[in-house]
Amino acid sequence: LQQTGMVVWLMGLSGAGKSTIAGLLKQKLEVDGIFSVLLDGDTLRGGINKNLGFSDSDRMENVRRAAEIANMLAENNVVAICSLITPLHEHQQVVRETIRMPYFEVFVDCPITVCERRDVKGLYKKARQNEIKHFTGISAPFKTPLHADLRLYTADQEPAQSTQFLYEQIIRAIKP
Ligand code: GGZ
Repeated sequence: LQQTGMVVWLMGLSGAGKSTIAGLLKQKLEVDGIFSVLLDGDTLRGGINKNLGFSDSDRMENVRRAAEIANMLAENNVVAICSLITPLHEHQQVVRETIRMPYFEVFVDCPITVCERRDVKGLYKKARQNEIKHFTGISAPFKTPLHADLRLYTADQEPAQSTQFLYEQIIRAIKP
């Protein structure tokens, strides 16, 4: 059995493209017969993390739980592809400390102006109108990751191109 257990963690602003790239990466790995599981912040918040909001401490618990699950999946030979904002250095650090398996950190970098212009779900508009409080990039901070293995500039390239860069590095990590 090929040893493929690892955690790929995509961090960045809402609307930067994390979930899109995660989904495309999953598809590409599947073609190679590599099984992966997606752990998306927004999805987890509908179930296992239902009781959590967007305070710094709730976000901390949110990312910590996701990291524990991802680690378990990786221990069972799965590529866990996680997409969570992971906004503070403390959050980014707890993820790294929680994962005891091969870990690949990706900063999905997109200027707030571009995320806000895209506003796929209309959340930035609501945040500007103060209908959503503590919104990352508007009324809550996002700290540039200090230890990213890869930085993807999603304002300048298509999701398929970003995914291709990521895929090439993941394959290299799996098959050294
Ligand atoms: C940031 C928020 C907020 C606030 C709701 N701040 O783009 P989306 O909609 O689909 O994904 C975002 C998601 C962020 O959840 P995470 O679990 O990834 O965040 S963290 O890592 O910080 O715990 C966004 C939506 O939830 N959303 N309110 N106030 N994003």
